[in-house]
Amino acid sequence: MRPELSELPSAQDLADQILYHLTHTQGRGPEFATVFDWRLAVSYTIRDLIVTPWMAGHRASRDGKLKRVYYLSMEFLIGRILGDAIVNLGLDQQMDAALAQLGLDKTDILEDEPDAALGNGGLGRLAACFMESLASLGVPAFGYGIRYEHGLFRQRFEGGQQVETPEDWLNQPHPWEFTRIDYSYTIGFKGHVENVDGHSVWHPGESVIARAYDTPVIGWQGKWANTLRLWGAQPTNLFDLHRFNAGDYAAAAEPEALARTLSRVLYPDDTTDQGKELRLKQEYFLTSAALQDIIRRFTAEHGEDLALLPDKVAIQLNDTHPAIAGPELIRLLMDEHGLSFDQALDIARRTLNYTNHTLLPEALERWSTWLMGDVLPRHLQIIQMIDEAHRAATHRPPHTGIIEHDEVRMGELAFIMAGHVNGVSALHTDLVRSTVFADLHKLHPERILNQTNGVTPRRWLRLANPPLSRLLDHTIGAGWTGDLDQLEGLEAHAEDAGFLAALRGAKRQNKVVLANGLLSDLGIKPDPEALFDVQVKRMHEYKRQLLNILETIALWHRIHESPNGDWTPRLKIFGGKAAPGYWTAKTVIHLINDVARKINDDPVTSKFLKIAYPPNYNVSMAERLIPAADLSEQISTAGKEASGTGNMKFTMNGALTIGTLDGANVEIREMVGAENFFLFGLTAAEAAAEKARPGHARAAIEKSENMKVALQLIAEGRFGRPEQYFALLDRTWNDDPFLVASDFESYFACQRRIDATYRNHRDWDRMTALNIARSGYFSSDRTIRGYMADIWKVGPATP
Ligand code: 26W
Repeated sequence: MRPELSELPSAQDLADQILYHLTHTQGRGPEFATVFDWRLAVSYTIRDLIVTPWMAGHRASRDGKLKRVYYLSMEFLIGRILGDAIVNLGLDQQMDAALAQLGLDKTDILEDEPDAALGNGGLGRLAACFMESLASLGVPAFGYGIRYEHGLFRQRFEGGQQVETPEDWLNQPHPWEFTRIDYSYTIGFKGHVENVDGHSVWHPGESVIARAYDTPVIGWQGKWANTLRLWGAQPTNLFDLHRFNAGDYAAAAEPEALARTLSRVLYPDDTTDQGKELRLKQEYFLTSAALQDIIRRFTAEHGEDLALLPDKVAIQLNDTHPAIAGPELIRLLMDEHGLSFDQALDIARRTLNYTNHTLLPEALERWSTWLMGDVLPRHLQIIQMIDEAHRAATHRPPHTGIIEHDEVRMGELAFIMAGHVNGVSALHTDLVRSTVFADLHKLHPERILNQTNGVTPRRWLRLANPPLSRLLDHTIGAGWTGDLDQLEGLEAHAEDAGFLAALRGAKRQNKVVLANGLLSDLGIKPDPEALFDVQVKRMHEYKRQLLNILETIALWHRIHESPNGDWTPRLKIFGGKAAPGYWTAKTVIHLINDVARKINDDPVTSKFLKIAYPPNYNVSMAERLIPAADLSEQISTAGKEASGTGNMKFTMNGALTIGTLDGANVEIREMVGAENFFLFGLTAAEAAAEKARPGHARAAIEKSENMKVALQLIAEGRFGRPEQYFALLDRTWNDDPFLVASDFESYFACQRRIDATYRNHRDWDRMTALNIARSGYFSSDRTIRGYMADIWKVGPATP
């Protein structure tokens, strides 16, 4: 019989359990076991320890009739799970010893796990950090998402250009999910609506089954675990036997194939609404399954009186992607539970909340009334009723309608259906009030509030940066992991030479590991003393990777002009994917790789300047890059980056920031002190004014020798065939929509200031120490506490 595990298992207990699972779950003897087998045996061993608090939490929530939070998101950018689970259970030492005892290499085991790349970027990763903080704070919560068979595409470079290949994380057993066939719901599409004695009855033309797959999310110190429930599509009727027997095999399999497209692949766009029918069906698939599951659980625990729903259920819509939740909840309450429209509308409005993550017009979802009416005919009716009710209640002011010009505006729908609407940084929330929702804000001045983003310190500090974590434990104790404000304790050490030397030592350790690992894979041997200057995020013009690479070219040119100059060695590291259809972003990727190829082989400059662009940037790569960074590039055009979360991860890992007054950079600078932040560029207001000035690009370039020479070098073919960059050059000279030229000189000068500061170790190290000490605010625990108090009105299950 398998031995029961003690409270906190010893290394020996873990080793025994791993061998038990290798034998009994993997069916392998140690002599035949692959890294994969061992990794699964270790995963099942850790999973066993998570199931206990998981079930206890579920029982406590049910028996305590506790209010729950439901986070609906089309994306959860989880990354790897095993390493994070070991850290949250506080078993890193024991596991290190157990693996050593079994003769296993921990890095091999952890790196064998594929990333769960069920997201594009910021929005998806935020959802994952939020789920971890909800569990760490002991808040009863469910995350609802889609179990994409293929997550975000794999990126590789051919001739310096991005090539996408399907990601395939499920082509091997996934030890962290539990299939819940008993939690399956029918999701209807299309068809028509019949009016039966005053009641609307929807007759869907097609349907699929949404099946639940549960992944436990363990919190810090393993006290509580919540559920991430991902829906996978199953055909309602499996297989058309008649067609098969008639030999029409393809047709026979059609129902299956059709159904599975719904959860087949994640849409790889993170800022452009493609308006595709399949995307709308995916959004409804997730939302309807989630709401049916929420109402089933509510009625099972609290009975049929759905008027109580808002007291026991708080739903957060992660952007507009699940905004169909408003009409769907009203449909379920009216058509399936017999409530009136007004009752249903009121309940829905007191249950739903909406977070806006972007102001970019092309990212705001709008579905044609035609498509909405075709795919979801009953919902279009309900949207019209919601719109009419709101118009009537607000005396029909212009531009506040949900349906305008034959389009259903999902932002307006989400706003009108939500009890609370929030932005994700102070500046962004102000801009949400004054731009995208200005008219609705006038009508509902109390509805918009701010919840500045945060990141989990468990994954992004304790897991990703062991050298710094050990130094922190040694200096201020380990309490910071569950209470990041305790980092303030470092202030007292910021002038202490010993501490600063240890801090520099920890950073250097990470830089050496990176230099010998990721970078050597690229054939780049950087000097660990060089300034590691890192820009990692999705490729997008507003994030201005172009500004960074043009500055690099100008610096390269300067070094060539005075090769014996006293230059600060610098390694520029880029990382990031472009949406497959985003041509300009892909051209910038090509340019960066072309410049890298040229500069890295340049005998005159390569000791002073190198460029690395590792392909396939993802969560796991971020965990390796961020702890090794000296400088964090947060250089978006002011007013465009809603918040940023990478900026927070870099700050708490001791990288200094070069940035604009955009998104959460503003609050980072406020927290760490203006003297510990490298600011440049136009403010959001100045940028808006500059953008409106005709010819702003050409005027700015004419005034910047540095930028002009950089553009000239590209045009004359110093970095590959120039014609492939003519369109980009033309766009920069004549349009420059994100003001690369207008901010260029300020950026260039700021980088030169950084060169000088970096050489003054004492100043640099003190600034680093103060950035870490003052990063406590950017924990997602603080963010979640804000949502709990201001929006969800819930407390932790365990006081
Ligand atoms: C419809 C296509 C689409 C898909 C995703 C449009 C927009 C999105 C996301 C909203 C884009 C996104 O990830 N936004 C980022 O959200 C982060 C978390 O709040 C912020 O920190 C980033 O500033 C914001 O760009």
